[in-house]
Amino acid sequence: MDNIHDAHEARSGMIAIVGPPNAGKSTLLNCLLGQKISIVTPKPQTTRNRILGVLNGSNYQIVFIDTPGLHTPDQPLNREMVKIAMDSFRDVDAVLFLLDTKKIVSRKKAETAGPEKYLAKVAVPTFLLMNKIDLVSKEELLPLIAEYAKVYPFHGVMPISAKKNEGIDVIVEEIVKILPVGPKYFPEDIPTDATERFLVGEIIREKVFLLTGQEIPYSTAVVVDNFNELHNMITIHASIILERNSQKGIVIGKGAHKLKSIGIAARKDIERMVGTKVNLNLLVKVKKNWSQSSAFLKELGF
Ligand SMILES: Nc1nc2c(ncn2[C@@H]2O[C@H](COP(=O)(O)OP(=O)(O)O)[C@@H](O)[C@H]2O)c(=O)[nH]1
Ligand SMILES: [Mg+2]
Repeated sequence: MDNIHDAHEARSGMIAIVGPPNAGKSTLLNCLLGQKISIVTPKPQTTRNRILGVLNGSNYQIVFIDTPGLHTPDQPLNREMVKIAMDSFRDVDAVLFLLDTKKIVSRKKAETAGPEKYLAKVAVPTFLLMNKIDLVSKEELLPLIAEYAKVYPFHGVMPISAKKNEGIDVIVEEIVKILPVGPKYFPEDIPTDATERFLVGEIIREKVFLLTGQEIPYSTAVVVDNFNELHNMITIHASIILERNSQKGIVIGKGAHKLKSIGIAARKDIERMVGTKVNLNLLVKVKKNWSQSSAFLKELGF
């Protein structure tokens, strides 16, 4: 009997979600899983680590890997981020390469130098996902699909909207078709391998991204110093780490207003995630030029 074509055989595999910054990779991961695992902001370079999300079907398990955006890095932190993204091409069963279709259309000409540059050494099936189709017309979309199909032998090209949940079922169907036969490696009730502590840090970082401007988001790291559960209440102490003294005032704000808003928004999301009341204590600290320090990047887990 040919196992590959036995519909009842359990299948499992790892799928990398890659693409330029801001293409919607983290939005797609959350959409595929039906819950928020990876933080999303309108700013590029939000995702700094490899984020894993597990999707279970009756006879399959897909492990998605969300990655930092592929770009030309100019800083130590960004180099680490791009390395994480490039490493994700290894040991996966397929790659989803995401593009921001709206951005390409606005540039008027298809910038095809992109996927093929990064995919040169990829040996597994790769799907091109033209994301954000809610923002473009069919007339704009169709020629682009034809153009990209010419530059790289994609296994398939799919127009989707991660934000509007359009075209997502088809992605899962197509992936299941090419998944190797294999067991479910992860427990079915745990959607990610990230610790609650890590996710708490990410939620706080997302709120800093959303509520501050200019260089602040890129100068921010979050360290969860303490995470304690007692009588249905979780008490968390976390530090927002900045690069310069001058940034402290911006994040704290007049009458500590900004820091309060960050704290309230983060606490609400954390409570939703853990399902209990949360007491969140935020401190703002300065660690001069931390993003240039390989020792501190190591401490952060890079
Ligand atoms: N209109 C629209 N916006 C999207 C879509 N997918 C993602 N976005 C937005 O694009 C921005 C970047 O998304 P994010 O998931 O953080 O991108 P990443 O850097 O590739 O992980 C956010 O503001 C998202 O809300 C989509 O399908 N349509
Ligand atoms: Mg992201």
